[in-house]
Amino acid sequence: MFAVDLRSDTVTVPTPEMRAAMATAAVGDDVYAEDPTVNRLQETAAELTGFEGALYVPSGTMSNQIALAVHTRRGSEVIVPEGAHIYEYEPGAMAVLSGALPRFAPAVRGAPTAEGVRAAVRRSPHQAPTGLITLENTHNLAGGAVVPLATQAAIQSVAREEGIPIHLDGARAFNAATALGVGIADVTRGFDSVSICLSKGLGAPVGSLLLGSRAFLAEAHRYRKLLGGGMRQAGVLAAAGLIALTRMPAGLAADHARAKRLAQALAGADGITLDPARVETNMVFLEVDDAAGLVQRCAARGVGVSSMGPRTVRLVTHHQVDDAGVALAVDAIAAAAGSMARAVRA
Ligand code: TLP
Repeated sequence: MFAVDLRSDTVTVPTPEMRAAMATAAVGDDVYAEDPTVNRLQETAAELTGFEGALYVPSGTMSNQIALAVHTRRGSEVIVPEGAHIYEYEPGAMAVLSGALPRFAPAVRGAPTAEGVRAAVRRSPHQAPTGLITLENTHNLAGGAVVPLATQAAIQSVAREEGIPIHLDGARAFNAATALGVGIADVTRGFDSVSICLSKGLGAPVGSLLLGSRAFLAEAHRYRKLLGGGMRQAGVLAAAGLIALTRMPAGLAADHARAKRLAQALAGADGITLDPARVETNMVFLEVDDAAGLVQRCAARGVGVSSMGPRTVRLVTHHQVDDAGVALAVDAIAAAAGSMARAVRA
């Protein structure tokens, strides 16, 4: 559809190695926990992250929402950083599925402060009790920003002191680990549950992993079935997931470097406002007068970009975007933005 598709890292298709593994995967009925490939994927994820176990689920949204359902009671508040995917892009699921309400913690570049989170906790019997604290790392709407590990630790301390569970939407936790130069377990440590997506920068066609304790996962398993997420011979998909989890993280640094180059090349282009210093991982956010107009004009030039607001456009690099793709995208985006800016001035 596009010569270069920067709309999201979700657009990645399985690699030839994934296709081969999928074709020969050993399978069983995963609702009975009898799919050997799903079991291996879950065990591998648990080992890598230091959790007692993991549950393979169809999507990041289901993973987050199962965690929310397990941790909260109806009428609870969930503290979310401003702009969190768990509220902004999971169409009211916390209200529909769990009867939960969001309370937003002010966040700079996706990172709330420990004081901000503590101030958001409700303890009075006259108010909705806080049932869960969530963080997102990397933070999508903050431009793929990395939440510092010290911030995570400080907010985890608040959660422990207040006796409230804490969940990480780690859809792109491997991007955070890569940017920080640490292992994945350093990013996922200290949370009661973590959701990791295999279908974003890691390139698997489908699937997320929900990490937690055995007791948490027993309940999570029940909610996965309740939501229709029991996938039977899912080993066909999990086989690609295993490659995503073990081989694909090594390529993320190259995605980050390409995002940086994309940003540096577009900074200062006519009609575009952008600070390359803000590019920390595989996302570039730029400001233009008319985001929808730029999306359309880029599409006409064969480049997929997405609008994240009336003036905000997002570009996401991934393993299917090479250096030639970056060059092509820079030319197309600069030309499209330039022609729009000239039209406004004329
Ligand atoms: N994000 C998608 C869109 O929904 C915006 C994207 O293109 O980036 N957590 C985070 C932080 C995410 O960015 C996403 C997907 C999810 C959860 C949900 O994952 P899926 O799409 O598998 O339900």
